[in-house]
Amino acid sequence: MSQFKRSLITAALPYANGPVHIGHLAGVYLPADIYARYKRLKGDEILFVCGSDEHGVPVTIRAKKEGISVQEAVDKYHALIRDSFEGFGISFDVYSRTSAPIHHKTASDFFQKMDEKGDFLIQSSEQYFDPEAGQFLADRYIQGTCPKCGFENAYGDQCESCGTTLSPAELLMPRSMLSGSAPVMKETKHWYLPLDRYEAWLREWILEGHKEWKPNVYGQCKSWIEQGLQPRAVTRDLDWGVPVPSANAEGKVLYVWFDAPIGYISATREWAETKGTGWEKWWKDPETRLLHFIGKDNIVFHCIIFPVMLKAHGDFILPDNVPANEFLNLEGQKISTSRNWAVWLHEYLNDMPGRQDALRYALAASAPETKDNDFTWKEFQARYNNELADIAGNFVNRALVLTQKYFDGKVPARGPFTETDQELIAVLEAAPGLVSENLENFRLRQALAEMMQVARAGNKYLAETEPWKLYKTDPERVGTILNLGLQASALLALLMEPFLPFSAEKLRQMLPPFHTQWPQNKFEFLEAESKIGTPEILFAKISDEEIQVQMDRLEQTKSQNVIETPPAIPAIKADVAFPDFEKMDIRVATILEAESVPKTKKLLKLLLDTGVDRRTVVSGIAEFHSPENIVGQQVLLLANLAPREIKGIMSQGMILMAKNPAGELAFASPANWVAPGSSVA
Ligand code: B3M
Ligand code: ZN
Repeated sequence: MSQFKRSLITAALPYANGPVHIGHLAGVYLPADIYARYKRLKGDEILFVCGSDEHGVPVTIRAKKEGISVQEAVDKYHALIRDSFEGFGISFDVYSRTSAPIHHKTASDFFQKMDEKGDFLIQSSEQYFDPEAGQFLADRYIQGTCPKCGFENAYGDQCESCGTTLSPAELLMPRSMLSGSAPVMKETKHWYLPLDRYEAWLREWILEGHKEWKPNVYGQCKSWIEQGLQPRAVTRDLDWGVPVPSANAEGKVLYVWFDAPIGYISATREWAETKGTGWEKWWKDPETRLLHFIGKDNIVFHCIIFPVMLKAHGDFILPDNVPANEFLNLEGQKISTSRNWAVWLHEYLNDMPGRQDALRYALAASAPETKDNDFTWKEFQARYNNELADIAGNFVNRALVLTQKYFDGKVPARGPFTETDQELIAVLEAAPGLVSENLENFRLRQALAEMMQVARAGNKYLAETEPWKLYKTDPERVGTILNLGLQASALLALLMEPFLPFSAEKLRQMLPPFHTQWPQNKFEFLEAESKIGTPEILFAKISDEEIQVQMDRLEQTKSQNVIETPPAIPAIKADVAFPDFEKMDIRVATILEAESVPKTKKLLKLLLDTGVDRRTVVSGIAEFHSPENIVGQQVLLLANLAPREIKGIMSQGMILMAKNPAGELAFASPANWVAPGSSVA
């Protein structure tokens, strides 16, 4: 027997910095919705909460790009996201938002209590500050050259060219995205959550206590814990977010990942207020089972950081399971918002009205449960047409149409069962348990497949019994067959509901009224003589043209994404003999001084320490390197190049630069500091 009385189901709060796409639906919202709908049918007490995550730097950047205020930006995307979910039948009990006053209060109180109890470390550190804008800079607001690959527009937290995770201090030639000026280091104070203090507890709670978590989730937690946990800053210098409720915290807000999960609590409170009921049993009663549905990139926040917050704060229950999914790719490529490589939910709803279940089916059937998965339009069409339309749709349609034809639209009575009937009954009897067991263990794909077994068995049953051939000679037998066929259709309507709620409802309308509880093992949903509705096509096929529209749209995106072909790399020059190479004296030197050569665009005059002497070299690098940034830089110098006069300056040697096919110059220098004068051979 379960120790739980009720379940609180949360789905990750989507960032309100853009619309939601099929990857979000497949990984988080659809699995959560299927589970929630199933639980409701079972009659379990559940609450399903979500809302928009409206804080953080990405929304402020989005607002800037669109030239609107941050509040306007989140208002816009909150509405778009909320409507997309509603369009797909995601059955939240509440869809809240983190800019709501109730959230600000809940998050603020939560922080304050922890602060008063001394749960935080408060530490000062140096961070980049934009003196022109008068603001500290979030990592995303600093750009500069990546120290790993030289990409010039790397962000303070990551280089999008080579993928390296960075900290702002590592960027070369940093510049503020607010003013374009060079930021300066300035001291600032922040609150840190000392995760390291909870390491032993986390080991016990997760590694010992939750071995049943999905392997991908358990594995990620284990590796985080084993790498050693560090205190994490939970405040930021920013003017958008929940203000830090403490004296001397002006200009500081809670870090978005601190306030966002508290959003689950705020959403619960908002729901309770509108219902005039209490919220606390959902969060404080150990008989409540807390479940977080998320994507794999959110695992650490839901399995480690939020639980530590809940534990430190005290009074709250902890998540009992975190069924995180992997990612969905689209036509073999990673879904990407910036490259517009996605199927946007609001566009789908627009392009294919009434086809929500087609997508729900395709996504549930190939949900990225244990590994990343691929969505293709062709497979989407094939699955829907060959499975839903040809099997499930065909089966219920035949049962209904034949009932109409032979029994005047009334459910016929049934007589004794044959062996074939018993075979079908065995499938029907097993199905609810099989679907149930898989759903309870978050195996949606298998649960869906078990549901489809009913349709398959029903279809096969009608094909084998061929009632249309029997009516003339044995109408009673036909009555039994159609009665069973209709009972199986009713069972299907129930089992389908979590996955395909729109079609389940449509099917229900074609059948006589029957209960809405998760089926028990008795197949008498429909009473004999009760009247069926008008049979309609349950799953109208998807045409090639409909698919072509979608594929064309992606093709167009693809052509917009083609980057100009890079200039060709020149061929290798003719051989040189080793003695010729040896004549060159290449040394490590350090730049001591640098200045532009007047009236030139390209030239810098450099003073070098060669270890042997100090000398002047004129170098054509000014387009790529400014004098103030290169003092101290180590370079390779062809030291015995015959001196020559350039713009009236005697240049003694030549600095070796790496030149890419586009003609851009980067220093070729030793990977580690070495004494000037070291030779290169
Ligand atoms: N907004 C990240 C995401 O959408 C974040 C989730 C918050 S859940 C508390 O992936
Ligand atoms: Zn890089």
